[in-house]
Amino acid sequence: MAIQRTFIMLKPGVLQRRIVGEIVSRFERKGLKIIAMKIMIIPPVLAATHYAEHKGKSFYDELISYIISAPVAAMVLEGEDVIQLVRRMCGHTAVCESLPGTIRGDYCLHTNRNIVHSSDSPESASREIKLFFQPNEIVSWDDGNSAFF
Ligand code: FUP
Repeated sequence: MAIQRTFIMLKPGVLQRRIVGEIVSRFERKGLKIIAMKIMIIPPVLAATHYAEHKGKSFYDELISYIISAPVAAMVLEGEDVIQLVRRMCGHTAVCESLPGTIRGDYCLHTNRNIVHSSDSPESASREIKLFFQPNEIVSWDDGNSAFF
């Protein structure tokens, strides 16, 4: 078990549908710690950098235009093995594979609108956190309650 940090982005549909609280609540109920959070409109250059691995794929242009179309909520969560844990909470990328009980399984119909991004590895988490947050926007805190989750 290792304490990790992961980057989460609630995509534009989450704010449009007024379900930011519902999604964030899932992470909080699990006991994960929010150590950074902000609402932002992603500049096109940042969107392209974030999704660089997908450049040239059939869904790339639509992905970028969606992600910059309206505000997103960006977050950093901290916890034990949080990268894989949050990936499992988010569910499979393809909505037809994402199980009920996962965020994607419960909230989305279309893969290209799959409402949430989370880092898929420690390397991605480190890269993405640096892309979206300045060090002084991350607040490391400890309230002594971790043993209760
Ligand atoms: P994930 O890590 O689960 O977000 O998945 P990917 O990095 O493979 O995909 C990034 C985003 O591209 C997805 F969230 C949605 C979009 N996408 C599509 O629209 N169609 C696809 O077939 C695959 C991904």
